[in-house]
Amino acid sequence: MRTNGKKLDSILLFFLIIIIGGVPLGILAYDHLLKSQQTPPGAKEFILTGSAQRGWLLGEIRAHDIVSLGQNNIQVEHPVIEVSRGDDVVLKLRSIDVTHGFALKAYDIYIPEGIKPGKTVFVSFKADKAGTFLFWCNVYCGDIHQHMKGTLIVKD
Ligand SMILES: [Cu+2]
Repeated sequence: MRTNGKKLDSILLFFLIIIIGGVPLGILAYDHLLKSQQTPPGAKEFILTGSAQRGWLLGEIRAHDIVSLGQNNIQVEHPVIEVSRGDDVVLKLRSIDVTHGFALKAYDIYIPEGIKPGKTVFVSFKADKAGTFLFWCNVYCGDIHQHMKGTLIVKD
């Protein structure tokens, strides 16, 4: 009886180790799968976070970061993204407040469904046209909407 109990214990332990070890491995594998679907290897990746107070912000910005900047000196940002001709470009579009839109007309990119807070919209394209191009928000989002613009520079 005693040996049977020990056997059962080691079987349980065995499965416990598989479960404990397997879950993080599974998450890592899934993460990797998602990443490989979204960002081709060697692609230039940029995060653009939309804010109804500050416009497009480069990088992953949280609502908290905006508030702490103070209300008196609100400045609309105009980020510049620079890539080389032929680069694969991935844009991760996010919002910290209201639904924003995105348009990069030069590359025929429009996000008609909008960028909702808490969601990330992936845009990928090949920068095959050199030049300086504007991108902007195409979903009305408040007072600064018309100024919510940024620049994409594709160097030849
Ligand atoms: Cu907007």
